[in-house]
Amino acid sequence: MKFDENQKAIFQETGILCLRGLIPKSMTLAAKDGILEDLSRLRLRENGKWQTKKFDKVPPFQVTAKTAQGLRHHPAYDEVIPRELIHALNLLAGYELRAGQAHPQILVTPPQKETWSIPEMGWHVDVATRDVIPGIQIFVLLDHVGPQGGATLAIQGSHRARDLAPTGERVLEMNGRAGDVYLMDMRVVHAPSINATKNARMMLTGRYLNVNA
Ligand SMILES: O=C(O)CCC(=O)C(=O)O
Repeated sequence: MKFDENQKAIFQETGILCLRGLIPKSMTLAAKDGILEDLSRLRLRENGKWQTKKFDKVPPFQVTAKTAQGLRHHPAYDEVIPRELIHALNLLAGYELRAGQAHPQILVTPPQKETWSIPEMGWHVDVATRDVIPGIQIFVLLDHVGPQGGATLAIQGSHRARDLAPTGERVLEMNGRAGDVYLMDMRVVHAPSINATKNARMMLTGRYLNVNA
């Protein structure tokens, strides 16, 4: 897998690159089923209904280790991010990257019946390094995530200037369809968001770190 010049330019300019339909449905479906099975077991979902009250009420809103100590890792999560993509990230970063965690992490936000807005809080970076790309984070949509549907938000260009305000033109919602992928320079300021739709937000993320940073 290779990135063309246009894709490289977008990534350099904005810090984010979207790859539509990269992951086959069979992979996203297996991971989604794993999540639904596990959340049903933990009664975060009962009789097909999301038990929104049992999720965190403040950012990141989602199932965290704290909320659901019993969350199990599902082998299907490891199959979602293709090896070729991880390999290609080295070329995009210009550095050798290594997985920052043993397994990808799931990001789930139930429907919240709240009004959506660009958040004032919750904006952060996961690593402090500024001068070189400290890593690339991959986000995979495991199901359809519509506008205002709880997708991760990212401030385009904030890898170059961290103090950019989260305005409507700069904020990118990582929404789309199952199988869509977003790559994010880990200097980019990002935040969780409210899910104002009726569908749960189900994403999976993996962080690949620059071994030299
Ligand atoms: O989408 C979210 O819930 C936030 C994700 C996030 O901040 C992260 O993965 O570092």
